[in-house]
Amino acid sequence: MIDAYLWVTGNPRKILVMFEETGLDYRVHVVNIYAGEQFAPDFLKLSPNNKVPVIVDQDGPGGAPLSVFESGAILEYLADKSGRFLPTEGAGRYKVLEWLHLVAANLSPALGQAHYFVTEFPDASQHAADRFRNETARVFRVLDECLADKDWIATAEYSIADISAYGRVRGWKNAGIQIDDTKRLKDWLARMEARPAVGRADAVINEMRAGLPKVDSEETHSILYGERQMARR
Ligand SMILES: N[C@@H](CCC(=O)N[C@@H](CS)C(=O)NCC(=O)O)C(=O)O
Repeated sequence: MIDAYLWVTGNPRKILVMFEETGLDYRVHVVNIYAGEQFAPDFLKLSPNNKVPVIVDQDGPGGAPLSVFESGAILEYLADKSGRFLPTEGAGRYKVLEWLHLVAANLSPALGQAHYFVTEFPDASQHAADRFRNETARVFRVLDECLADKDWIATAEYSIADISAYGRVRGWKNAGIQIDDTKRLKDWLARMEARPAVGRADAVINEMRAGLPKVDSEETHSILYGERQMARR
């Protein structure tokens, strides 16, 4: 059994898609990051960077429990555990890891900052909004280009690079860009959304959302970006 500490946002969604694709046994623990639950001392022991997703595999290597944070590392772990969506050796493995790391190192930070300046705080800085929107659009074009001769991002096969990119690309609207500018990426997104496992992950997220207490948005801003986030722990 794998315990998964998740929330309703893009990075945890990747892990749900992977669970649903592989059929690995998991149970969800909701960590409400809008209410500050990521700062609970027990959670910080698993995730020192106060972020979801995190997993604890009760049957980790050697039969001992293992916790893993960072969505890319979790996807790699689950791929190795299930033997799915990441070649065990050869060139294909490194093609998948290449794109998995590009999502973490380029796409995610640019899209996250674009979301912040374009959607959350549109009056804060036009320069920053333009900078991160343009950078996100640029990385979208890189992804669009890699789909010129195949259906999936890293190789001809569906992989954890696709699952990882999906968690972020689906949030394009909040970054202030147009998916129509990258037609191949738009078609890839439609292929992702048509996968039954992606639909099942969506249903789990909707279930998590239902019945959540409403959290004051100013309090949430402090938790995610302000005093609570920056407090020394
Ligand atoms: N690089 C991390 C990013 C994770 C991340 O940003 N998680 C967000 C939700 S999508 C979070 O937990 N934010 C809470 C906080 O920053 O306090 C990953 O890929 O797992």
